[in-house]
Amino acid sequence: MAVQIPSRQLLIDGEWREPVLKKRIPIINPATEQIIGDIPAATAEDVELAVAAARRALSRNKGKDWASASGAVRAKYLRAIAAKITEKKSELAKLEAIDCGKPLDEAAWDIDDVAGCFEYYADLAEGLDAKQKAPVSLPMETFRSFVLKEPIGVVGLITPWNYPLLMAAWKVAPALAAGCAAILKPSELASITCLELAEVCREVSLPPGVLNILTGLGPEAGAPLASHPNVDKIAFTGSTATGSRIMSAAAQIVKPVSLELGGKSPIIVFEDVDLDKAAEWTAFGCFWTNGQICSATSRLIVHESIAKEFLHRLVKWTKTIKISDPLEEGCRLGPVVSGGQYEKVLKFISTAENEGATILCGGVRPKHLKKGFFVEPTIISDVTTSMQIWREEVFGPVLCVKIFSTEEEALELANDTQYGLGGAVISNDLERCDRVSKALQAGIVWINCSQPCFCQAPWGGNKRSGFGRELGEWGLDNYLSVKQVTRYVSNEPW
Ligand code: TXE
Repeated sequence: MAVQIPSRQLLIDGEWREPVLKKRIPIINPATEQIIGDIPAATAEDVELAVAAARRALSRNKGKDWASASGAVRAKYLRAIAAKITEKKSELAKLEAIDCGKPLDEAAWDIDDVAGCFEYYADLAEGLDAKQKAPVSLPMETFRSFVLKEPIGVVGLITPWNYPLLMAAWKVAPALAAGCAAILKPSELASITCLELAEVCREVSLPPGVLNILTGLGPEAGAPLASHPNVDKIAFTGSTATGSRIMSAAAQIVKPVSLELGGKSPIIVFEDVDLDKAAEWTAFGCFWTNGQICSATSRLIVHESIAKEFLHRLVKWTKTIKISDPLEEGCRLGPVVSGGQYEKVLKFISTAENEGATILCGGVRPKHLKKGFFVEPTIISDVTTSMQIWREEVFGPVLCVKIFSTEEEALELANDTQYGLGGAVISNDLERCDRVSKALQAGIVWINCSQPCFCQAPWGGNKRSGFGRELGEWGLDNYLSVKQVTRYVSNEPW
């Protein structure tokens, strides 16, 4: 299946612009290790131009600027973007698959979710008009108070490579719905579809400067965006280390940030489950998108009475997962995103082995694939809670296992982590599931499943997984500031 990679430039002020320093970054197909094209590499000079363009988009004549346009007008553009994305679904899915190694079917579902996300925030943009001037009840009749929700201003959106276009949509759609102007900086490891979003914006005649898209390296394009005094907010998804750097830069100018960072989420499997169903959810929860999901439930905590049989079925199921080039029919697991990520994942596995853990399956490159950054889905047992494999995010298809005897012990294991993004509990006892959901220290809990995600429900973590919530109304609030307006309504002097 030949896939054409369009050659694109940066999107600044509604125009394609060559980066000021004219640098480009090669694109490597992780399934073949071949260079298949390149993307523009923005630097601080381009960030300056993009920020100025975004400012202008918010300061045209009143009524004509993006921020003071009605929600209904903004919704019209968001719906047009959604429609174009749906129209280009098959092309976008292929581009996503060869850029980040995602199986084609998965990539196609992501593109549906991208369109759904723009549609959803179009609805919320319309709803905003009705929510303006919400009254606040006061204890004194001589004063009337109401609340205005206003766009925060110019926002910087820095996104990762595991869901390239979807993570962009999670930020771009609510930011634009709220009336902000945005600068999107996708990951240098997978930017192709975000540059296609730029083309979509041009095709729907999105007003210039409302969305600017700068591809480039983190330190060269992301860092100047994070520290820019004229950027009013940064929303970031990525590693905890980079999130911490962004927060430090933003702190220098007291700029708000929302951070969606790493995770090491648990899945607790109790003794009363259907073993095959539970095994399927466990494998899905960790190996979906090759384990490269911030919320992957990569720590299995299984009850001692079923552990042996459960692991047997889980390993058997895992061995049926088809690993191949993402464009191949029936592919369920592609390569990890890059050579660096491949080395990192294999190092995690060998360190665990050296520390005394047992590899139940996987742990190596599949024999039938000579090229590409492929790692077999891996299950590791005999793990201690002090091992690196139990404590740190691998971001690859690696599940590690601990066995428990009491609910209390399961929760202790589950919560013994620096992270707090997701968690799953599998049991037929729904009262127990409710108890465990409350006790899990996480922003997202799944009961009898793992990983389903809906753009209506809040998404985000606690502890070192970050703060702030994306999606749903919470996602829109990320880009709105609340203004209190209070009027003295008495004729009496104060
Ligand atoms: O992440 P980075 P990387 C985790 C995962 C993975 C590890 C490293 O464990 O193995 O992070 O991946 C931009 N200022 N996650 O190196 O660096 C960068 O260009 C501003 C979890 O890709 O966090 C990219 O656009 N921006 C995660 C984005 O930050 C900077 C998803 C993410 O890159 C920057 C991805 C800087 N100084 C990786 N440095 C999740 N939570 O889903 C980099 N960037």
